Amino acid sequence: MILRDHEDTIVALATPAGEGAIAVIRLSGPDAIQISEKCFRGKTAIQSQQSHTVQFGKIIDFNNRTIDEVLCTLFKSPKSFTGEDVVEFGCHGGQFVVKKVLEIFISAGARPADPGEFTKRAFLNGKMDLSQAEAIADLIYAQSDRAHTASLAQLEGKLAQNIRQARDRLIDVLKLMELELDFIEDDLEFVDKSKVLALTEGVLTEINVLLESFRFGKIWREGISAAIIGAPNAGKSSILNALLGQERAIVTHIPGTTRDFIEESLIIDGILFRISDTAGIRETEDFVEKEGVKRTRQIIEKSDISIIVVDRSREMPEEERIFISDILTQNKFPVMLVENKIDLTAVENIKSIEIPKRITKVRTSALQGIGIEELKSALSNFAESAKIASNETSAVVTSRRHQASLLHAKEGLEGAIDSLKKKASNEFVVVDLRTALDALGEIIGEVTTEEILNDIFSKFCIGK
Ligand SMILES: Nc1nc2c(ncn2[C@@H]2O[C@H](COP(=O)(O)OP(=O)(O)OP(=O)(O)O)[C@@H](O)[C@H]2O)c(=O)[nH]1
Ligand SMILES: [Mg+2]
Repeated sequence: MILRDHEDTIVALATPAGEGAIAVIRLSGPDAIQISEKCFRGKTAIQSQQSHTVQFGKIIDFNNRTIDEVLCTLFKSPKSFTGEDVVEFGCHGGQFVVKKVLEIFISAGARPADPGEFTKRAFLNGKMDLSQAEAIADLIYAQSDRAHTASLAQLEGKLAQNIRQARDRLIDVLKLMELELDFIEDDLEFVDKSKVLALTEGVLTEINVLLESFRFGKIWREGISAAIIGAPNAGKSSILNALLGQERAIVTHIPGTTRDFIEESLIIDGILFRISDTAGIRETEDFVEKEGVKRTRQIIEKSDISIIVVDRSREMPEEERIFISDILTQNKFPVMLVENKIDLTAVENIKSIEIPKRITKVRTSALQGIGIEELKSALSNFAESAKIASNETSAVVTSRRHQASLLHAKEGLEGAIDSLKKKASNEFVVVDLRTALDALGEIIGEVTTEEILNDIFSKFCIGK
C-alpha cells in the first residue's frame, strides 16, 4: 500500500460546471472544518455542528462581504466518503459564485483537488477497494441499463469478494509451500502435493469463470460495436438513419456517398450499440476494390457484429457475390444479412448466395421504414446470446484492467500447475503462485503501485 501525504485539505466543485440551481463544493482533509470556519458564518460554528447535519449560513470573503447564502453539511471523520473530515457547501449554481467560493477556500488554505482525488482518498483510507472505486467512475459514465447494473454490482463488492476468496485460498497454499522451502536442506516433504495441485486447479477454474464473464461484461460496459457494410448504394446509410430515427448519415443516389466512418450510439433493450456506417466495398478500379475489400475485412474482424447489406433490386456483381458468400460461410465472425429495398422488384441475385441457416436474415426497406424493428430485435437477440451464462448474482468482469490482471493470474496458476505436475522443485511453484496472487491483488488494490493508482484516478473527473 502506498501511503501518500494526506496532510493537506482538498477542495473542488462536486457538481457539473455551468449554470444550475445549486452547486456543491466539497472540502476533505484534516483542516476541512478549520478552513470552512474561516469563510462561513452560520448559527453555530461548524466545529460544534453535529456530524451529518445541515445548517444555513453565508460564505464571506476576507473583507466580510457576503458571497452567497449556502447550506453547510458536515461529515466528521471517519464517517464520510473519504474517511476524512468532509464539509460540503450547497451554493447557488452560478459560474461566478462557484469560482468566487472556490477562490476563497483556496486562499483560506485548501488545495484544488486532482481528478478522482476524493475517491482515491476513500480508497487509501480503506473506505472501499480499488474495484469499487473504479465502479464509481463506471457508474457515472454508464450509458445503458446494463452498464448501470454491472457497475452497481461491482460497487457492492461482488467482484472483490470473489477475488478475495481466490486470494485467501492461494495464500493458504503458499504458506504450506513456503514452510516446506524453509526445511529444504532437510529434504523434508510434509505437504501433500496432490492437494496443492487440486487447490490451485480450483482457483484456476474460478479465474476462468471470471474471465469468461468479460465476454458479456465488456458488452455491458462498452456496448456492442456493430458495423454496417455492403456495396455502394446498397442503402447502408439509410439503414443507419432508420435505426437512429434521424438523418445522421448523408444519403444520395450516387454510389460512394459515405467516405468516412460514422459511428452513432443506440440503445436497444438496455444494451448500448455503437453502430458504424462505412464506405461501400468498391468495384470500380481493381486496386481500389482490393483496398476496399481489405478494409472491409478489417472492420468485420474488429466489430462485435457486422450487418451486411445487399440491394435486392440490383444484379449483384460476381466479386461482391463471392465476397459475401465467403464471409457468410466462413463462420469466423458474427454477421447478419439485411436484404434491403424490398419495396422494389427483386432480382434473383440473392438466391445465388449460399446463406447458412445460422445466419440471421432481415428484409428491410430503409426508405419506407419496413423491417427496421425486426433488425433491432435481431441485434437485441444477438446481445442476449452473447451474455450466455450470466445471471444477476454472479460477479461480472467489465473492465479491461481487471481482465489483464486475471489473464496474468491465469498464467501464473497454469505455470504453477505445470510445475506441480512435473514435480519441479517448490521454488518454481512458489514464484508462479506469487505472480498469480499479486495479479489478483492488483484488481482490488491489495497490491498496487502509484502508477496504477494514478492511471485509474486520472480518468475520473475533478471533484469525484
Ligand atoms: N427504393 C429504395 N431505395 C432505397 C432504400 N434504401 C436506400 N435507398 C436509396 O438508395 C440510395 C443509396 O442509399 P444510401 O443509404 O446512401 O446507400 P449507401 O449504401 O450508404 O451508399 P454509399 O454511402 O454510397 O456506399 C439512395 O438514393 C436511397 O434513397 C430502400 O429501402 N428502398
Ligand atoms: Mg452511405
